[in-house]
Amino acid sequence: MADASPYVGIAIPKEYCCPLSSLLMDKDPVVAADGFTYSRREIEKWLQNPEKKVNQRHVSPVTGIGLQHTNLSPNKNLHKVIQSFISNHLSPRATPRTTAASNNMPHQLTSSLQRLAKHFKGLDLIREELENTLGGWQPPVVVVFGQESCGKSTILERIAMVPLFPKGDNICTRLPILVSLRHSSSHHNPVLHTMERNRHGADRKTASVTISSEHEPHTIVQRCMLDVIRRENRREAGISQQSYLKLELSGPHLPNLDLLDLPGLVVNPASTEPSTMHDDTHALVDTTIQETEGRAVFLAVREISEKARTSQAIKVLERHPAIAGSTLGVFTKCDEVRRKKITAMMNEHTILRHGHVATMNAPPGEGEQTGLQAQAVREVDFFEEEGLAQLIADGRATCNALVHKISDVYVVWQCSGGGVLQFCLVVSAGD
Ligand SMILES: Nc1nc2c(ncn2[C@@H]2O[C@H](COP(=O)(O)OP(=O)(O)O)[C@@H](O)[C@H]2O)c(=O)[nH]1
Ligand SMILES: [Mg+2]
Repeated sequence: MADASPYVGIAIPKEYCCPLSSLLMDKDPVVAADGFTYSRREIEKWLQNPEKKVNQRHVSPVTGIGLQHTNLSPNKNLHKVIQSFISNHLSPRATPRTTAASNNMPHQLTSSLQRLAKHFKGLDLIREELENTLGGWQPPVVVVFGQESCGKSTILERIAMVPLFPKGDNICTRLPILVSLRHSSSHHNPVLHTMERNRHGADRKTASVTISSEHEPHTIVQRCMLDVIRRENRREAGISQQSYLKLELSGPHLPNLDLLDLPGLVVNPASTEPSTMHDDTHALVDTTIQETEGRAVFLAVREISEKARTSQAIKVLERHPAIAGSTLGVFTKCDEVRRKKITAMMNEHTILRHGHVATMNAPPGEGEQTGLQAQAVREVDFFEEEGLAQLIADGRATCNALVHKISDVYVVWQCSGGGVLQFCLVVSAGD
């Protein structure tokens, strides 16, 4: 929540405020090519400033990635929501809303990353020192696993609110993609490293490419991913057991956060894929869990229609019961089932101490706005229209709730972790 003048003293959802000015977008919110909404005046000023250009192209104020075009389109949906917020909360006649759903804020449009970022802030200050003194020590990371095409990459993008990963029905993640988001005072071009794993020491960089503002990171990630696969497997099939990609992004609006996207767990490999895909993908997830356990929050991702009996994510959890305390269940594609099914699944027995979060990230329909922020609005609308506002109020639905839960898992885990992690918590709490 930002304190956005002139409405001093009233907590205004951060998502209603322009990322450039931090002020409430009460006049003319517009969506830019990066999918984020800005106050028209602020973003027009940004687009007229030649200093905000890299390689002759303006960069996104939020992500630092080059904007594909400079068109701006009115965000009518958000405009409506903000107007209703103003009349409910800020006008002289406004009365406080008291239902459970509205207590959780009328619309939490985007992830409250700042909360999550707070726990990393302390870590960042001492990260280098820890890496030097403890040798192989690495920072915490959010790791996703689940069946192929269940929506893992989409979930990570919604957590970070940055379009990062090659995704879609026909795109298969063939190697781990580690995204390191870092807060910094100025924008830097994203850098993509191809890394070779080393079980006995530091991983080795085999190639690095700086992504210029003409390119979107996910297209370069896709190209490098296929280069690695062709080199290692001699054809565009299978996954890599030896390499991974590391994408480094930094900018003033980014949180300090590591995300690890893994190849999906394959049930029945396509005829063009190696017959060992099931075992290979499970083995890679097993290795990653072993290597990151103790510093990861795992997201076990399942389509809400996936049966527990055949769920690949559950199979992984059965093999690794020790991660139940640091794993969150995520149900995806809630739009593809009926309300009753969502309720039933949310009441399903689970070994996961922190339970499940239901999400909905259907791609935009015709005439609907694109971009992650619009997606966040549609997600809240969906659960409210389905009569499931209570799930939002209880922090059990939407990606925003997921971010809060991840943050809670970190706190519990850091407090009980002792040693280095407790030290980190002390530093971040004192910050
Ligand atoms: N209808 C619907 N489609 C989704 C949802 N989440 C993801 N998708 C789509 O499912 C496909 C696979 O998603 P992706 O994130 O690439 O899955 P991954 O293979 O697990 O990383 C993409 O076309 C997404 O747009 C959702 O909640 N509802
Ligand atoms: Mg993926």
